[in-house]
Amino acid sequence: MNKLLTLCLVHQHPKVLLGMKKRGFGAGRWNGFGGKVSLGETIEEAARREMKEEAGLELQDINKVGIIEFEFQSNPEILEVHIFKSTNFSGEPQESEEMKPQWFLVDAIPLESMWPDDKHWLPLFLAGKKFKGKFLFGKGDVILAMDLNEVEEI
Ligand code: 8OG
Repeated sequence: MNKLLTLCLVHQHPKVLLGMKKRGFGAGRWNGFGGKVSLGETIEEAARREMKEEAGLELQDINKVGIIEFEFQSNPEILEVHIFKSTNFSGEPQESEEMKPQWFLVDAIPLESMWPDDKHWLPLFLAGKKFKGKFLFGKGDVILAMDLNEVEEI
């Protein structure tokens, strides 16, 4: 069974809001905001909840733009990450125990300090496309195989 996770990026062109992950899985990397879907909530509800918990923001709009499955050679569990875009929120980005938020210009996104798959799908995200993909990671989070496609509907 896949493990369901959310990931949400706020895109207010020419800026995107990212957070430095302070602890847990992916710590030390810039990323969007998100986490595990809890029992009894929809995936979108989870995405909204995580954005509130991790950055203090109430999202106005939210749209699913991608689904990516991540597999690690060392682990049979597949992480199914549902990627959302938001363009508007209320509140001010606030640092939480998990994330330190910061705005980045789209041409200065710190890809070298992000998950290695992000450079492949972020251009689609920023161009307003929808996409589905799969990544297989080996030791040291090296991408061993990938498949990424733009889709009409998600
Ligand atoms: O609950 P936790 O903080 O562990 O959730 C992990 C977060 O990291 C969740 O938002 C999904 C996200 N995430 C992965 N893998 C990858 C990845 O390869 N790239 C990006 N950008 N985010 C990822 O779990």
